[in-house]
Amino acid sequence: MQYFPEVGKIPYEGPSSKNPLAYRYYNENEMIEGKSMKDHLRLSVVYWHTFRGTGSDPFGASTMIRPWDDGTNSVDNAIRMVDVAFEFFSKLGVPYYAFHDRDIAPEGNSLKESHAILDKIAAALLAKQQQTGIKLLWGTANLFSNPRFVHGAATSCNADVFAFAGAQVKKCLEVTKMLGGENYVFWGGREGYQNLYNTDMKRELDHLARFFHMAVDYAKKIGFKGQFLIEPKPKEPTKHQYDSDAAACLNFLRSYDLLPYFKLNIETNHATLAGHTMMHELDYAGFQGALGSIDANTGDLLLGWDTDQFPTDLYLTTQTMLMILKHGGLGTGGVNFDAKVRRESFEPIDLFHAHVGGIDAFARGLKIAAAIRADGRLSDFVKQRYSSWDSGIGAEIESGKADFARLEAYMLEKGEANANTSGRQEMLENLINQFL
Ligand code: XUL
Ligand code: CO
Repeated sequence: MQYFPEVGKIPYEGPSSKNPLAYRYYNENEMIEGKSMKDHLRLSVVYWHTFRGTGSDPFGASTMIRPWDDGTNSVDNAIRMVDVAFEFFSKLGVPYYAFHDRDIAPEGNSLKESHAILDKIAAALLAKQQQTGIKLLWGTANLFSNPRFVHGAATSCNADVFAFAGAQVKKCLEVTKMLGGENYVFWGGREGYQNLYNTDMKRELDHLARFFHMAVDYAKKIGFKGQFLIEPKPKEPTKHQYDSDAAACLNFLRSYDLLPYFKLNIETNHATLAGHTMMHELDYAGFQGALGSIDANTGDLLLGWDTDQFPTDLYLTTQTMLMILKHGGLGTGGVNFDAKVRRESFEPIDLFHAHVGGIDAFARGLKIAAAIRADGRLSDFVKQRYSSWDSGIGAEIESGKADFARLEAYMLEKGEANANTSGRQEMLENLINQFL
């Protein structure tokens, strides 16, 4: 049984191809900076948007035509979805996928029943992984859809809800381990607040840290070796999410002695909502050794919410890949398409167009970024711009030798600072354009 009979395995046909369902840039075995494109990008498809997205919005019902989905929460429907998903991953040629527990398996009438359903679907996923060689990039627990999480999960005012969330994450960690998941993600969900009149922020943050320590301890106990990741997002669904951006996450992790166990999963649209560029978030995480993975998508600059669109902007993918290469790659992470087709793009084939475009945009971004690095003019400029720190007073300051008295003596003798030089922003923007 094929669920996408009109689509074969997406081939690489090169830049001159006019076939909309072929890769023009993603050539998985092509070597870039000594590593294959496949190993640089570690592409991943998400279960939630791609197989569970309905196209509903606050103003209207679902629009997606999904012939394999009977619209029920039955186990049979979920098992069929596993076949659909692996046919999709295989035809696209991606090595990884990612899920929330509740995307792959419907919630039962009790926690016990939910666990049992999850085990059943996980067994089906494992069989498909073994058959296809496709692997799990990360698992995560959905701690935000069920109404019990109305006040949050680990930051809920209701201790029982914290306990429920812990039980759910325990199980999800076990399933992620069983499936060989290379990472485990915590996105804040409803961990935040709508107002501070009713909120004990300090207590909520202490609880969140306790929750993460419990996860770290349990991973050790069961021998789960995957990397823990936190996914920053500043708002939506709450007005203020505690994991608001890379800097806030790293500060939180450092304050609660969690830094050794976590890295960050940086999502483009979340960076935008935080008032940062993707490049900023990646650099900030990267220079602290905390760049773990990315959720690849884009927002719409005219809309102020998380539109989760497929990335096609080559400036964005080039900037993203420049940062990923600069910080030594994604390690166990990947380029995970946390993106959804528009409500108006409701045919199954649109799922292929969307992913093929996103993958090619990243492949091209990777090639452009590598060319910019090989050219060297950009990095030479930056090196030169900071050259006053390489010797003399700059080197004395950086090495910690100079104090204020030394600076005063130095400047009293010299009289005035050396002249500044131009930042040459426009010249550098023109330089980048030479590669696009
Ligand atoms: C929400 C979001 C999530 C996480 C996983 O904005 O990005 O889908 O990636 O929970
Ligand atoms: Co995400």
